[in-house]
Amino acid sequence: MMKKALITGVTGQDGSYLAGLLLSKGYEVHGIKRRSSLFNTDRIDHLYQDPHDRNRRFILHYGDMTDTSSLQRVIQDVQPDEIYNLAAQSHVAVSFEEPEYTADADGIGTLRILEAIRILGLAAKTRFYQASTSELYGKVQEVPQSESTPFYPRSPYAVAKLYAYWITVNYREAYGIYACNGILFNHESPVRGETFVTRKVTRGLARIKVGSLDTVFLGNLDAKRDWGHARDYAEMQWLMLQQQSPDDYVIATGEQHSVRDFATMAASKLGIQITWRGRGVEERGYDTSGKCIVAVDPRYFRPTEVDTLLGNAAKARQKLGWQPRTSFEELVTEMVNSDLEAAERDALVRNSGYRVLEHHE
Ligand code: NDP
Ligand code: GDR
Repeated sequence: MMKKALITGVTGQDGSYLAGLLLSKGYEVHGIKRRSSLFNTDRIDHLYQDPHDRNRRFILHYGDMTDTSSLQRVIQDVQPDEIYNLAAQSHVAVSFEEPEYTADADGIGTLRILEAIRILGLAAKTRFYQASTSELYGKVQEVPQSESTPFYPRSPYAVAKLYAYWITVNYREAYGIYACNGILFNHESPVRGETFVTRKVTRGLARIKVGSLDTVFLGNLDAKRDWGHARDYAEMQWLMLQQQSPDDYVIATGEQHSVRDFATMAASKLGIQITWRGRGVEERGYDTSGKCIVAVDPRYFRPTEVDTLLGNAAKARQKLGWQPRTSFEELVTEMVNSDLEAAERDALVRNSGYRVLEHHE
């Protein structure tokens, strides 16, 4: 029998990698997407299958994490063997602007799915993966962070994800649902959302390289993260649901870099050498001609910041046999190359007299 998986957040970065992986493993893959006024399926268009194709294995359903009835309807219709709950308002800075919505979608949304599994009588059948996060560690209590490190969330996003983490553990213990938390450290890719810092840097510097942007404005350059590749992390999400018993796992590379390091490396891949001068809000990055290409703008500072994250994924290595395959340098190179190609394409279009729409953040 072909296994059925349901992915919430299928249109996001991780959803697109996971859907591709599960299709390659022979699953019938169902995804929940929310209605938007513009197309929002760019990241999964390469997986699209004609609805008239009787043998299609990739099927999308409308639904929303804040809408119980749509979630219940889809889960009842699909009767999935596995649910991957990836949908979330996932931007930490935005969660300070929309704290209540973030709590609803990221916290209560997770409860809605677990309740659907329970009341539809699927507790013994449907395995559940929750996209938990290193943001739970927030103000870190221990270095590096493992499954036993205490949580100290530092944003409305992280507090909502803390609820989601514990309700997942609770439904596992209370109702015997095979439910797991993947505590994933930051993971990036060429399809990372444009307003997360890595993509903002690679996209901005690529446009500087082709002459269509002067300066990238960033927030805290001292923040340190453990950055991996989303493709590697999707494989682990699947592995967690294939074990004998459910558990929670940290997924990380064990290597840490600052935002400044990331920008320096990305620039060097474009043949630009950055020299950093000044401190705090005065800090600037200059190219060899003396032009300012990176500047700090306090508008990107957060009311409470997570200064440093570094993961210890020893348990995942031991129990799941998982380890990351992509190095930091390979990750940066792949993102830079992809954004350079897009910047060159846009510059060509613009230089031919067409208008290119610019998006700012
Ligand atoms: P993205 O922001 O790229 O994708 C989020 C997805 O959730 C999108 O498909 C989005 O839809 C969907 N979504 C948002 N709100 C709703 C809603 N109310 N109802 C239905 N769908 C909704 O995130 P990532 O792919 O990077 O991350 C996946 C998950 O993993 C998230 O839960 C995130 O919090 C978590 N996480 C991510 C990490 C990372 O470094 N990437 C690390 C640790 C955890 P749309 O496309 O329409 O916006
Ligand atoms: P993060 O990712 O908050 O770790 O959450 P993000 O890339 O937004 O920020 C990382 C660090 O960089 C600093 N920073 C900036 N961030 C943004 N977005 N824009 C800037 O201009 C900028 N300048 C500096 C931030 O202050 C921060 O310290 C991501 C999300 O994917 C979450 O959903 C996920 O749970 C965590 O990773 C693990």
